[in-house]
Amino acid sequence: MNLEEILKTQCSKSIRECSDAELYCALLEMTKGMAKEKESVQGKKKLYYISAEFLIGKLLSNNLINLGIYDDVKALLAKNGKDLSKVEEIEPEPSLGNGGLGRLAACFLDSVASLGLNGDGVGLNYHYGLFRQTFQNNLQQETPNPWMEKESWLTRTDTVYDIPFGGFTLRSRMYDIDVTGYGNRTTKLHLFDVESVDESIVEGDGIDFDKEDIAKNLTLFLYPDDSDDEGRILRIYQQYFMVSSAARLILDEARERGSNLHDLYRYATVQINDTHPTMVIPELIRLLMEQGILMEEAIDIVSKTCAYTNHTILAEALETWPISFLEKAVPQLLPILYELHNRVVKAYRDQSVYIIDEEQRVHMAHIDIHYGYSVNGVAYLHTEILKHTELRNFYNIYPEKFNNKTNGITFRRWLLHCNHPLADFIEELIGPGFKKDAMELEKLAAFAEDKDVRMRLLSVKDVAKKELKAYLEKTQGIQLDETSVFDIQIKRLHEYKRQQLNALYVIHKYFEIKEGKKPVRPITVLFGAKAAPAYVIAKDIIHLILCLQQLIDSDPEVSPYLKVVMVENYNVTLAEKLIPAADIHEQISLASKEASGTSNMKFMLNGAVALGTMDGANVEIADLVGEDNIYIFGESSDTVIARYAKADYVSRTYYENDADIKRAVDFIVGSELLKIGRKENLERLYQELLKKDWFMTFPDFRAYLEAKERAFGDYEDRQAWAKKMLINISKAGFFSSDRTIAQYNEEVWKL
Ligand code: 26Q
Repeated sequence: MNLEEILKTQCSKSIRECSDAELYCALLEMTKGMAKEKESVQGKKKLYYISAEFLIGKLLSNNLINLGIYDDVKALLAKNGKDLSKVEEIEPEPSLGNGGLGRLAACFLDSVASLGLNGDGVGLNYHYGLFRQTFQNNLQQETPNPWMEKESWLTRTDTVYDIPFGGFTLRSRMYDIDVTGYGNRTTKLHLFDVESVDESIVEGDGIDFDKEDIAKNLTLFLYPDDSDDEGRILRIYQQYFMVSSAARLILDEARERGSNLHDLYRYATVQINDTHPTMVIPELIRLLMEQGILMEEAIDIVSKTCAYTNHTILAEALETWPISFLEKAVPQLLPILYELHNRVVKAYRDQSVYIIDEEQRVHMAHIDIHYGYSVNGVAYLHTEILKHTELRNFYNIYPEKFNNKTNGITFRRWLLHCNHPLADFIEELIGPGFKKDAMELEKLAAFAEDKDVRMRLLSVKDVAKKELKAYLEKTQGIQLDETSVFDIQIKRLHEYKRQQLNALYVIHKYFEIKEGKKPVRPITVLFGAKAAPAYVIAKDIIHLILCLQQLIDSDPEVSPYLKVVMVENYNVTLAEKLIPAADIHEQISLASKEASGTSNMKFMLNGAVALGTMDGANVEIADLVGEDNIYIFGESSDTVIARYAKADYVSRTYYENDADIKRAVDFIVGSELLKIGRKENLERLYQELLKKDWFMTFPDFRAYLEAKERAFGDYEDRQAWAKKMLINISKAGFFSSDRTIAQYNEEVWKL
């Protein structure tokens, strides 16, 4: 280990004399150097995973683990009176993603590297990433999140491209982050940046900037506010910049590996992560035509090269762009888009599969499905719904293209890195094999009846709860009671995920405690979520939760039994602390709406028990662990889909017929909360629930209460609960992203 030498040259100091920040920089340099020396996998055919988000999280400790030197570094620092976890805290978290889709991309890169596959990620180098969230007056505020420092994981490369837009050209430059896999291999994350970006155009300490100054703003933020046309067109500029840079890289590298471009699909495969990178299809066609290939053949080549992953069944989240926007930003793509559309029109009468609709909007997913070779959903139920409901008309045309790839998570980050005590305990029980082959976790089942193992598992959980308590106290000034049951819901804030259902439960419990019905053990309900800046109701839900937090904290009658916490600026780093500490995790989306979920897998791996609906990957989790080891409630996806089809849901009927629902909903605009919160926000949320409740919280309310009470009751039999924890861990192996990536490779990419 040359850490000591690096420190001598860099700071002319010994480890003992260095500050944590100096140690961080030295470790960064050392790890970057080691990653570069690792074998980067080569091969004829290469995967390009293009994604608007890569939610990679902090990299130092993960890289140390994957390079196999974590323990040595930790010991070396300890010998010199230093604490590696303090050094880890210096690293800023890149916020190059928002939620599940971006974190999935990061897990996938880890697995591609670990499995030794030839593949890289391609995305954008957002300077301020997703906004940083703060709370003021119980409202979410957004500020920039600068994460790039002088010393960072980024390496500037000499690869530059000139990217043409309507009326101007921008230069893109590629920056690389080495992604170390477990064992010996690395891949790269290529992040393109615009050379002319200018951070100074961001106004004040908020996230506003001149949305029309594309040369300066293009890579400032992930998902800039799209509540106006300028914001929406900016997203098209971002997307095209990303995919045009990617397409050039793909063609250059394919040629270097020996492709004559006619055989591109033998040298490259492109995975399109949701529709944000869809323009890579027409762009590749355009670039091939520039090389003298005829349109007909170019379309054929690209159709054999590109594959599409769908991550949502929410109609409103499926991207469509007015053709006029594309005409303004990327006029060079229009002839190709029209050609792609006309071919569909010639072949099919069904207008629902057209690329351009009657209102002159381009349906991005339709391009992917017609002109890609694979379409996949991200969990069994999700793929079934795509095939038989949402994308039924496409499935009828191309049944062979549709396939399922149930999501997964990297166990390196979500167990080995984030929960050392649990990882060590598992290793003591079943040996180290599970680190390479996650299915070996099944061996834990042999200990399900072992009372001593159960007790020790409970104490591992207690350690994590105490660590979370200390961390939140230090970083956010929040006080937790570690003897309470930790019930955690962390995910993007969205109505379909139904944080509002959980909030209604809190209100219900508040009333019960006031009435003297006290829980046998205190309950801590933890939330973490960012709301999109323009998503008004989502921000109102955050406001409600924060107001409840304040109300209950200041009520001596209720606070000994119930605590609500919404952590500020929920991100990967916080997830790494929250997940090991969870007793119960909330996966309560309206059935049929959550494509997969991936936090459900992380929690399960860390010995928490799910309270959830039969939605997304919860279905597969329930199947694996059995009904004794999960709390399932609520209406089925079939019932929900039928109710939407009939369009006969009236939330007010439930409100009027269930006194508990009425009491909880009325409380949102009751005098207690109005004293704390803003009338406008609370009133709007109240009206939304009463008049719409589009994601049907009321029909599931009673079943949710019952399931939650049952879980809290069962929790008191600590031995029996520990068995549930153990079974959950033992069945988590299926959700390793190594399994998911191996399936993509065998069935889709064929590298
Ligand atoms: C769409 C249109 C315009 C602007 C933005 C968007 C947009 C942005 C982000 C649409 C979707 C996203 C993010 C989606 C996402 O994170 N989906 C999650 O993907 C996970 C990985 O597959 C799943 O586990 C989750 O169920 C799914 O919600």
